[in-house]
Amino acid sequence: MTKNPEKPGVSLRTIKHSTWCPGCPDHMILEASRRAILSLIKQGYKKENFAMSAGVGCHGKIFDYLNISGIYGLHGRPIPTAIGIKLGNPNLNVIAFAGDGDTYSEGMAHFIHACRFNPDITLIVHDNQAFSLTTGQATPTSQVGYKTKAEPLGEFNQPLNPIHLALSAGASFVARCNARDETHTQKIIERAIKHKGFSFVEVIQDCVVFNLEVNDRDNKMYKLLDKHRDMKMALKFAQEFNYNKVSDKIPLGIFYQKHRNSLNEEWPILNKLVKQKKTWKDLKK
Ligand SMILES: Cc1ncc(C[n+]2csc(CCOP(=O)(O)OP(=O)(O)O)c2C)c(N)n1
Ligand SMILES: [Mg+2]
Repeated sequence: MTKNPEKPGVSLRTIKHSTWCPGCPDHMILEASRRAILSLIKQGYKKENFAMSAGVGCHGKIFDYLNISGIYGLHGRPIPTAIGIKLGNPNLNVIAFAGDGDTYSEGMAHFIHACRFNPDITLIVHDNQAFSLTTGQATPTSQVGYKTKAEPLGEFNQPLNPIHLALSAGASFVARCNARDETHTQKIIERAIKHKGFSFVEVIQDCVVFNLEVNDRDNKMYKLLDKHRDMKMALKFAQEFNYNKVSDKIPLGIFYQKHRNSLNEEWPILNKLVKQKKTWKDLKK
C-alpha cells in the first residue's frame, strides 16, 4: 500500500496528522518503534526490508504514522497478515502491531499458533485493557469489575495473562514494556526484531478515555534483570501480575528468550531464500 510521502531525511514519519487522543500512549509506542527501527538502520538493516501489518482499533492507526510499507489488515488478523508477508518474502523484518482486543479476543487462535509455529516476526501488542476504538468494552485482559456500557454490572470473567499464555504455548521471545518508558520499550523492540523466531512484546498502555481504573501504574512496575532465565522462573515472574488486582507488582523486560528453529528455518525452500537473500521471483528465473 502506498503511504504518504516521508518528510525529508529518513525519519520514518509520514505527513499524516495524528488522530489519537492527546496524551494517548499510542504516540509513545509509535515513537519507541520508530527509534528502534532507526537504530537498526544505523546498525546496517535496510529501511526497505522492514514491513508492518496492523489490526483495526486505535492502535491500528500506527499504520498511517510509521513510514514503512505493509498491509493494514482486519481486526484480529495482524498476525496471519504478518506471517503472509514473511512467507511472501522471508528476507523482510516483519512487525505486527495489534491491540489487546485484536490479539486476545478476535485473533486469539492466531496468537497461540504463532507461539507454536515460531514464525520470524515481531508482535507488538498495545494493551490498554479495553476495546477502546469501539468505546471501551471489556477485552480478555480487562480487570474483574470493569464497568462499561456493554458490561453494566461489571466484567465477571477473570482476565487472562498473555505473558503466561505465550510462555505455555511455546513462544521463543516474551517481553513486557511500559508504553510511557520509551527508552526501555525501544530497547526491547530492537531486541525483539533481532530475535530469530516469534518475538512477542506486550506493551502496557493507559487509555486516557476508557478503563481509567487501570491507568497510572508506573509505581507498581519494576524491571527484570537482563539475564538468561529458564521457563520455570519465567512462569513465576509472569504470575506476579494477573491483570486484575491493581496492587500487584508488574515486572517489565524480557521474561524468556530461547532460540529454536523458526518457521522459515524449518522449511527448506524458505531457508534457501533467506540464506541466498533471494525472492520467490529469483527462483523462477
Ligand atoms: C471482526 C471484527 N470484529 C469487531 C470489529 C469491531 N471493532 C473495530 S475496532 C474494535 C476494538 C479494538 O480494540 P483493540 O484491539 O483492543 O484496540 P484499541 O482500540 O484498544 O487500540 C472492534 C471490536 C471489527 N472491525 N471486526
Ligand atoms: Mg485495546
